[in-house]
Amino acid sequence: MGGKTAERGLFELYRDDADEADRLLFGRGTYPDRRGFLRGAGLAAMGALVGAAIPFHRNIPAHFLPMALAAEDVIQGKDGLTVLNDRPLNAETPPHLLDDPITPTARHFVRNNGVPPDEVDAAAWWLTVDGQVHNPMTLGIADLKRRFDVVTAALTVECGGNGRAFFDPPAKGNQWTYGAVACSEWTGVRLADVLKAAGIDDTAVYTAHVGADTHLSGKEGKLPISRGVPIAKAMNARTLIAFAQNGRPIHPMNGAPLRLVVPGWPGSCSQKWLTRVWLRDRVHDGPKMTGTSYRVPNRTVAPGEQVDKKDFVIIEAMPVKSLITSPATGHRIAGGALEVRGHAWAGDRKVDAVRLSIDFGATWIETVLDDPANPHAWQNWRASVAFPWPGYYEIWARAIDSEGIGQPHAIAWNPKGYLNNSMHRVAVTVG
Ligand SMILES: Nc1nc2c(c(=O)[nH]1)N[C@H]1C(S)=C(S)[C@@H](COP(=O)(O)O)O[C@H]1N2
Ligand SMILES: [Mo]
Repeated sequence: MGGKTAERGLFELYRDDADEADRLLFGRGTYPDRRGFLRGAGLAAMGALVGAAIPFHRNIPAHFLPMALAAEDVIQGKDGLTVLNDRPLNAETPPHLLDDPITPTARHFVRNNGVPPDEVDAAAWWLTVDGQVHNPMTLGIADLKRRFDVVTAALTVECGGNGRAFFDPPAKGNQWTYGAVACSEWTGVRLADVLKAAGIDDTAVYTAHVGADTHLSGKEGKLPISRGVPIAKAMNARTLIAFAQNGRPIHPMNGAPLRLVVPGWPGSCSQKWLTRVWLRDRVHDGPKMTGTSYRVPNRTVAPGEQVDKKDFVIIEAMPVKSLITSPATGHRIAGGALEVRGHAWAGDRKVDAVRLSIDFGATWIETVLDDPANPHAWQNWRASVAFPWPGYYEIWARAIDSEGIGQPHAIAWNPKGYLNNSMHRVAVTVG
């Protein structure tokens, strides 16, 4: 999976426009002011990036893609992610690397719509809260910590397009397979507390989120993405303005130094590099709120069906889903039993059961399912599975939520490839 996909982004860039590729990778000009965009860095960081100094760096020819950059681990502080695209940078985590109950920062996926801010200074970061409020405010991170309860919670964030790679006919956009989902521990203040302090006006119905990343076009003032949520979701106790991820400052690609975490809803609601929360008297209409962005048809449609724009509705809570994080597909065992484990989550709901099948859905095996660490955290599950004869098996996982809704066998197709919560299947060979 990994290497190939990683190569595509960078190699495509070089194939299509090598000058532009050099400029993006190294910056304008040549040595000594080559600056990389992947890590927002210069030659020294290029060295860090490939894991060593580059003694013959002066000899790197123009239009030459350093091989190390086409490998998986091109994002500093990330480990084993598969890069899907490099401008904007998008990277997902293979399922077996999501095995931890709480996702380590190094394994948290990256989904960027624009160009992240280059240098961030947490001490000089300002968040403005304005719009339909009685007391507009501008707060630093120290103000947030001083004025409001600081809370920590494990929170599931999944990109609305996770699973898009499996749509047929295909859907345009990042071809996420399984790994645009994570459950890190986030520390911050409740958005609800901050909004209460700002005094929510009766006319407020929706939030609008603004971040400090810039549009790919480079156009001044043009936002790459600005989404929002209804006030009720903004007031949920687990909707956080976070300044720490797994007890440390947030990773630069996950929104440092300040981001929203709106668990259970499409990841796009969780604005990174957060600078402004604006309360609106109507449904927010920022970039990627309108048209067909993060929207699905209001009815079941046939694969490939044309759908009128007016029939699309905004995605709110994400549907029930699960992931098998051990074993990985391709695993071989001599025989006997195998521990199978993973996670399950269900938007704003709880997961009631996770069942496995090794006979293509004829019979199902109950797993041991943990309670979530807190509401909106994914739930860990495990089962010991015995395989009766040698041969090829598929393990299927199916989660069922607290309303009795289970994962489907096949994708409910939609034009933009959102919400693919069909069952995860892992192949193992016995004997
Ligand atoms: N400012 C900003 N916030 C953003 C985005 C972005 O491009 N810019 N991408 C969104 C999307 S689509 C997702 S799925 C999540 C992903 O969060 P992560 O990159 O920390 O995994 O961030 C969201 N917040
Ligand atoms: Mo997303």
